[in-house]
Amino acid sequence: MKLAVYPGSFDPITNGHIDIIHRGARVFDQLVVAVLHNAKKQPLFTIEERKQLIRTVTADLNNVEVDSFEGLLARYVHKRQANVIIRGLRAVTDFEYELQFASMMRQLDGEVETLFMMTNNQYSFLSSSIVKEVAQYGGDINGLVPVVVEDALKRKYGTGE
Ligand code: COD
Repeated sequence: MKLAVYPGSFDPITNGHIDIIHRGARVFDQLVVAVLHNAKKQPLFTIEERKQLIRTVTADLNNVEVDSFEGLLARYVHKRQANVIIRGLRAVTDFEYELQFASMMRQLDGEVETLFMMTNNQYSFLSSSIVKEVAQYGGDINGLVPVVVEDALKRKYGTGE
């Protein structure tokens, strides 16, 4: 069985992430969306909130699992006996970090391939950070995140009507 891991912070999940999940789920038998639980960072959404939002918006995909991990991604991927890590590429600016990322993954586990999927053009500017910044000031994020995420952001920032 071809198992792939799509790791990230997903704080929160955006339509750009969801596009990659749909495409990854078409290519692999099983796709694990793995949310980093970093005790040293203060995300906007807790690990459980992030996982629940992802579960809700991927409920229609029966070969997608949502999980979390702590520490090194390479260890988690090894534990899950996955063959592939999926990363999304938005722009040339992503490339340098992603090249480092993939090289380090290869250094840590030579068995695992990092696979890059180009963003859908309509999401090339989209990131969780920019969505949070706009949502914080009550800006319109319709079409950038699913409605359930939009509502969760409004509750966090107290910007709902
Ligand atoms: N279109 C397409 N892809 C997108 C979009 C978009 N609009 N937005 C984001 N993506 C992609 C990103 O490029 C990334 O591939 C993925 O979606 C997740 O994005 P984020 O921003 O939620 O998560 P990241 O990139 O911050 O996640 C980083 C990790 C958590 C994977 C990484 O820090 C990690 O593995 N940390 C654990 C410690 C470790 O092992 N470090 C060494 C790694 S070699």
